Amino acid sequence: MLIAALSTGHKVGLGLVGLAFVVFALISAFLLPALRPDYPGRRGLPVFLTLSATLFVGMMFAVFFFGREPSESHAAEGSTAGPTQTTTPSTTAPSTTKATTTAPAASAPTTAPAAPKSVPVTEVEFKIELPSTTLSPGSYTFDLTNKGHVGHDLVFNGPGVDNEKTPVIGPGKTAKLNVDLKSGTYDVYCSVPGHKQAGMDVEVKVS
Ligand SMILES: [Cu+2]
Repeated sequence: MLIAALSTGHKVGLGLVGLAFVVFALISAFLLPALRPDYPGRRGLPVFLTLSATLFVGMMFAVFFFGREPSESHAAEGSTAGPTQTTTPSTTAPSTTKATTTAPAASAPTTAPAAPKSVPVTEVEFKIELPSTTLSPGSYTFDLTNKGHVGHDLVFNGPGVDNEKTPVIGPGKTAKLNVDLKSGTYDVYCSVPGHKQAGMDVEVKVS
């Protein structure tokens, strides 16, 4: 509210000074020579120059104090300060278009966190079977099926994955394990005591 009132006051103040400047210019250019052919004359010249200087300085002060909003000020001015003020609106215009164009660009990268790839894993005594032991980096869901006769689980250890595991599942049961794989080597094994040493141990290479 206060800022709006102030800025309106600035517009009015600048407009009034500008108007006085224009009126003075018009009077001195057309009216006075018409009334007095020898205008400004010997005595009139100092007065005219003083008035001109005063109005010019006043105009400069007005532009300085009131012209905080450049887009408003150059419309109210006379001829002198025009060229310096017209540069400011042209610089504010591109900045606003820049702001509008960055908004859609910022929202674009939020698309598509890729769905995890599904990889079937079967476990028996005492093996872990994967379709492939080399994978590309990304999110994976390992679908574990226990096709053995005792309980097993599935454990991942490697870059960014610290001991992620399924519960121990009984014969014929299934479980899922979600992991984000980065480039590197992962140790994949069954943590039921003795099973890793018995052969349920696989190296998965991600690159
Ligand atoms: Cu096991």
